[in-house]
Amino acid sequence: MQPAAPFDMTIADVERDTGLGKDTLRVWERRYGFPQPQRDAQGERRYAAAEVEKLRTIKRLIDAGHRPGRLVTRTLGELKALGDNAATGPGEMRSVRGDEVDALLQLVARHDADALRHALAGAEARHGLRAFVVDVVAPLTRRVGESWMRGELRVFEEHLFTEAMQAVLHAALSSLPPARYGPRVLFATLPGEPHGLGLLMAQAVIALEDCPCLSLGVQVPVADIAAAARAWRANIAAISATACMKRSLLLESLAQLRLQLPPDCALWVGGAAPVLDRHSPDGVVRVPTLEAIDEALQPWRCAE
Ligand code: B12
Repeated sequence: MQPAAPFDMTIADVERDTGLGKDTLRVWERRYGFPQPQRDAQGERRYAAAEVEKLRTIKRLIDAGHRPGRLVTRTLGELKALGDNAATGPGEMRSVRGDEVDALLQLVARHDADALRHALAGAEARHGLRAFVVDVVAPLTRRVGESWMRGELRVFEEHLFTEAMQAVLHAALSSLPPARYGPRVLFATLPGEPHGLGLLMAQAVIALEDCPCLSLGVQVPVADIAAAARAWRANIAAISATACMKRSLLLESLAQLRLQLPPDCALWVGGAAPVLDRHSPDGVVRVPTLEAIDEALQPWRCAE
């Protein structure tokens, strides 16, 4: 492939490539002196490939919660270091099945959807559903997020990963025998939370505890979750919320949901949303991890 010419991208190309709007690009140019496009013969802006790479990195960091004003003036190296630090956390710990997770991540990066689905289904069959979810799916999902953050995976690869994972988890869930004895658990994410894998992982772990499960999927209005809980006689409404969800919206929606759910229906919330570790809204049970599910189910076991 020929190296890109120094200033060959139009503002429309940059908008498409980075996801940053044309107005934002013009405002940053005025306000921060970056980017600094040249003008072509018609006076239109032309951007250099290196600038576009920096813009792409900035967009990823903004999406992950950083403020633009603090990013635009940094060098590309500093921005990448920031991305690496943000991606470092519990997710960086090697999982017990680290090599297997590495190999699966490679398949995502190669966008080999068939091989990925096949390998995931094989891992589920080998380890059993619970160990597959806790030791493979959860760490792999974190690694996918970290790789996206570092710019090693693109958004379409995240979609491809999600589709393959959902197909395998749905197949595994539908092959479980009907549950009978545990509490009835209703699953959903709130409006503003498009991420659904946490919900599916929690459903798999809870279904294995012999709990009848009903999932409404992602971005379900509070009134609909409450109506379903009443109609289906749910004992627990289980909500998943990632770090992506706006803090105020999450707290407000949880408070609303608590008010609208029948009083004897417990409200659980899981997922990495950091606000949940600081605030515990009244009447909401924080179930922070998949491993914490067992303990959270204890009150129902004692009641049996
Ligand atoms: C797949 C994915 C996507 C897919 C989602 C597709 C889908 N249908 O689900 C797509 C591509 C659409 C997407 C989009 C975006 N995403 Co995204 N995504 C992910 C990824 C890789 C997995 C998401 C997920 O389902 N997580 C949920 C679970 C798996 O994680 P968890 O919250 O840590 O929960 C754990 C436990 O708490 C427990 N749990 C979870 N829920 C529940 C519920 C109950 C009841 C219980 C008991 C337990 C439990 O299980 C999990 C396993 O350990 C994450 C990486 C990550 N670490 O999560 C990023 C991630 C969530 N995305 C992120 C971002 C920034 C985005 C985008 C804004 C940008 C982008 N990537 O394009 C958009 C947002 C779109 C929008 N409209 O708002 C960031 C959020 C960071 C932040 N601070 O805001 C993350 C963390 C990636 C990263 N490292 O930066 N994303």
